[in-house]
Amino acid sequence: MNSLLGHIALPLGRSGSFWFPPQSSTVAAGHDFVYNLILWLCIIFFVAICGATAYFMVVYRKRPGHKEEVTSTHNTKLEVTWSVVPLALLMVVFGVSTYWYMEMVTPPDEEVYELNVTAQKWRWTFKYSGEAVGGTYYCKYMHLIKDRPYQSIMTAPDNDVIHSMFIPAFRVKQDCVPGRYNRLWFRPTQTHIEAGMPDGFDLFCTEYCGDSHSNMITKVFVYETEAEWVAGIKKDGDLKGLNPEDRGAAIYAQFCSTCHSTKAGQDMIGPSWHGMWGKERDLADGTKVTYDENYVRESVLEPNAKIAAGFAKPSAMTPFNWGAENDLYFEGLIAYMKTLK
Ligand code: HEC
Ligand SMILES: [Cu+2]
Repeated sequence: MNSLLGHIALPLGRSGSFWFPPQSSTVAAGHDFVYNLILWLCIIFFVAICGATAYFMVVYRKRPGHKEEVTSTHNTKLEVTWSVVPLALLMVVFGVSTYWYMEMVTPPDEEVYELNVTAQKWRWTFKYSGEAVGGTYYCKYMHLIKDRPYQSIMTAPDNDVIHSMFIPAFRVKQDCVPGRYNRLWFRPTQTHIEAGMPDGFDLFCTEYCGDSHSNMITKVFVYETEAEWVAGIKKDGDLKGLNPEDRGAAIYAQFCSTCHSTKAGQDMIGPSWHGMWGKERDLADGTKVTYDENYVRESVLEPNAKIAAGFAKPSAMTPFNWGAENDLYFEGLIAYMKTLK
């Protein structure tokens, strides 16, 4: 029944449909079943009601020799039918939806892997740490292993705005709220390669969050083996292997480029970084500060401590903090800023 209805509405079957990419998590089939059930109920009733209306308009139209009928005021059988049938159908929709909703919100009774997700104007950051990967990595892509259950612990920095993570191929979506932790579990059932999406599954922000909301997109990679997964994470988030300037450029591209330009005089949401290193910096409160290591570090960890002249307080910049990796990150960022002359 499930796949039968699925195939009527999804002519392309498992390889995706007009509405959705290929079903790639354990809840995807249920989601599509409910979606198609409601879609087809709407289509059938829409066509039947509009068809009947049009038919009666023609058959009972006013014309010479046709006597007007008296409007009937009551028909118990008809009224009971049009109340009971929709009620029964709604109960079916309610039952099926509730069943799949419970599947979506109840993690399985086995080891579930935690995945830290941070949404920030306008970036996604996935943190990987622990023995398996050997270190801490901040990745711009989501890396998963096929058939494993994941629980994402999702948040946004305190002075950011609400974002929402949507992975269409998994049919899952959850808000990332500043200062709160939301959870979302899912289990990928095929790799992005098997799904015919070699560039990875799409991940979107679906809560309008300002200027670059439409750029708040990234990719989800699902691997067969743990070795491939570790390699994917290291390729994405390993900054140790890079020299400081390249490391800084990579950090800039991942975290800062939506708001800071590296071209002369090109202010975006934040000031350009071009040619600033070592100069005196005018602040919004009329004082000055030297644009040096301390100023950069403070600006990133605590953007509101000093506001650059011409920019509003509270700062539009949300703080970044890479914890134990901070020195590695700042060494790279500062080396990179020094090159921007
Ligand atoms: C959401 C937009 C946004 C992002 C992302 C962002 N910044 Fe900012 N940044 C700002 C704004 C706005 C200011 C100016 C207000 C202030 O001084 O806090 C600023 C100021 C700064 C300053 C002081 C600059 C000056 O000319 O005085 C530094 C340094 C800085 N940011 C570094 C970074 C780094 C490093 C990153 C990435 C890790 C980053 N920013 C990401 C918006 C952003
Ligand atoms: Cu967003």
